[in-house]
Amino acid sequence: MINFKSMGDEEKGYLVALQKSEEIPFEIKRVYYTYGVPMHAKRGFHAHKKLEQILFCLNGSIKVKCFDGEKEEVFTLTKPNEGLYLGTMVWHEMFDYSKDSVIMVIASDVYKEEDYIRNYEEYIKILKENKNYFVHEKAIVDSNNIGKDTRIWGFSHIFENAVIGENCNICEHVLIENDVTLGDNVTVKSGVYIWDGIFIEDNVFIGPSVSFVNDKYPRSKMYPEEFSKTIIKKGASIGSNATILCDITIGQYATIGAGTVVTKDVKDFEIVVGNPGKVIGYNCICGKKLIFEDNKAKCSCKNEYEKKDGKVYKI
Ligand code: T46
Repeated sequence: MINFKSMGDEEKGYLVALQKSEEIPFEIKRVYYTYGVPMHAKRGFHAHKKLEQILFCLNGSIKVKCFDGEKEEVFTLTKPNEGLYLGTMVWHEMFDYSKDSVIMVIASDVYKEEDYIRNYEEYIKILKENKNYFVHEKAIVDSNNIGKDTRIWGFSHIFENAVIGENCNICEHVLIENDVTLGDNVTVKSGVYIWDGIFIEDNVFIGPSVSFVNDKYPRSKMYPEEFSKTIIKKGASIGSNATILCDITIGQYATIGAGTVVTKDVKDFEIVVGNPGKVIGYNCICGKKLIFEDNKAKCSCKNEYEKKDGKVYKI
């Protein structure tokens, strides 16, 4: 909604001037208006491929429902100095016209029927084609919070509020619930279920069939007030079939061996294997095992580390 400056006062009345400006980011090539619209009428029900417009309710009131592929919002226009900017590819529906409504629209181009998308299914299809991430046709992706270049493969289901970063690879048969965040460059191999309360940072690798948990005392039909949280910090790798119990933090660049059952926090750079998981050493950011001498280690990739108070730090 844009508030345009009204010039004048109650004595004299008001004037609003519309010309190319910061508020109107396009050259006005057309002005059109509707009047005498019955109160029960519904108009719009389309999006424009290229056209930009600003809609004014000069008299009376009107509601406009807008959807841009991510967010739906209903705007109520009641003031003649307020303009609703309708950008490209915004699906809009006008309804609740007051008896005396006069709607004026300024547009960036002349009337071209070929610029209209009047079919909602076609609009959704075009939105999906224009997305800068890939969704396999057999995946169900309810979230719009998905970063550029991410790939989501068949038979995976991503819930509406899940947030997924850029350049992730979500392989086949993965479930991601609502209260889940994945950073950038995360790999999730097949057969992984990521439940509410699990937060995964950048560059994490989750191997096939890794099992997460989010309820310490599971009972059928009894839900905790809040699900336990599990954090997998950046660069960590989890081997196939490992089980990660809840309320656990796995430190940066840690490695969890295949089949390990992680029952407690894992510190940065630790290598943990077995059931229950035990620390068997440390690895470098590059993944190679570190050999410490006098609490110092230098990897062949040139990264150097120091061990202090049972923790490993990169120098
Ligand atoms: C929009 C919303 C806010 C023309 O011949 N020239 C024109 O410049 C316009 C705007 C329309 N027309 C024809 C096309 C249809 O045969 O007028 C008829 C009614 O148009 P439409 O059904 O598209 O009207 P609305 O109120 O649903 O939509 C109008 C604009 O068309 C549209 O661009 O964004 O207002």
